[in-house]
Amino acid sequence: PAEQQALKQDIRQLLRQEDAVLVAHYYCDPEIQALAEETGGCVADSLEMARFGRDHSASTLLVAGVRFMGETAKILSPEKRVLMPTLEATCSLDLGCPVDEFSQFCDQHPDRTVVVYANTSAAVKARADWVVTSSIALQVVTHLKEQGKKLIWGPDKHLGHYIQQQTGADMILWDSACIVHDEFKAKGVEDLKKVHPDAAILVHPESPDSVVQMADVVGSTSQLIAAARDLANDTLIVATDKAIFYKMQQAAPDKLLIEAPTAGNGATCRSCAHCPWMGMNELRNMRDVLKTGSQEIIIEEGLRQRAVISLDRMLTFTP
Ligand code: CIZ
Ligand code: SF4
Repeated sequence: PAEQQALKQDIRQLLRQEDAVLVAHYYCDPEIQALAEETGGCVADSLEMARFGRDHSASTLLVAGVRFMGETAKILSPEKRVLMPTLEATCSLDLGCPVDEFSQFCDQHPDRTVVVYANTSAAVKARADWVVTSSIALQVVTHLKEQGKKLIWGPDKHLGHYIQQQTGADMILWDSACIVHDEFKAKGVEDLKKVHPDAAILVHPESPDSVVQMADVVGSTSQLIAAARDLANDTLIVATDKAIFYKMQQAAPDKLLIEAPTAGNGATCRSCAHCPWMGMNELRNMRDVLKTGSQEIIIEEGLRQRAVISLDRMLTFTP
């Protein structure tokens, strides 16, 4: 604790000294989220992180999250220095969608509009027509369907399936999943619901269809936090990364929040329901990169100019 306090103090001072702002995702550990709040940074989902970083006047963005979030920040703000606590923090969706294979897949369907989730590399974004996050995907796909477009969707198959069901759009899905959300089990949620019959079930659509089917609310991280605040239920069963409980409990201070099970018997393991790559963001490596300037996101300018097109479509989209 004394060491933690000293690290936090160093980070506060370095943020000022380096004209830097901390932009953190809801899935980062609570101490990092708290530090972002306290130092005038932001805690948000990937869409709001992108907007905040782009619009902030700081010359350095320290992005605590996973690699695609740092890349998105750099694509939108090439003039800013973008640092991450570690560039090793990746995402199973990004890993599951290598650009060469994805491009070949797209080439096989030249008549289709390519929509990719934000959880992808800059190169995949450059190949896409549209980038979306889970908070805006339904609206964008509805809009494209109304224009008569047929789609390729990548990389998350569960989110793609959910959007296809909700919108009725003609979509071909890339086959990849989030290793965290893919572990939630319908049987476990069902057992938990028997113990807490009045609980509402909140589910992120990266979860398997069987779990989504049981949900009272399906939504992105920010949508689930808003639902936690607004629902009348006193107890909420939540199927998304458990680090979200920090902000969710702030939004719903009197409610009991329960982690959705990742095993069929109602048990849940300690390392489950938390993204291992989000967990690589630590106070220590935050302090180190602010000091040394290492772990900087660099994107080749030609690639950046192609990737920004599909990202800007999302950011300027109004339903
Ligand atoms: O699972 C993720 O990585 C999410 C939910 C990202 C986001 O859009 O905030
Ligand atoms: Fe990727 Fe899943 Fe981690 Fe989000 S929680 S960064 S989708 S692996």
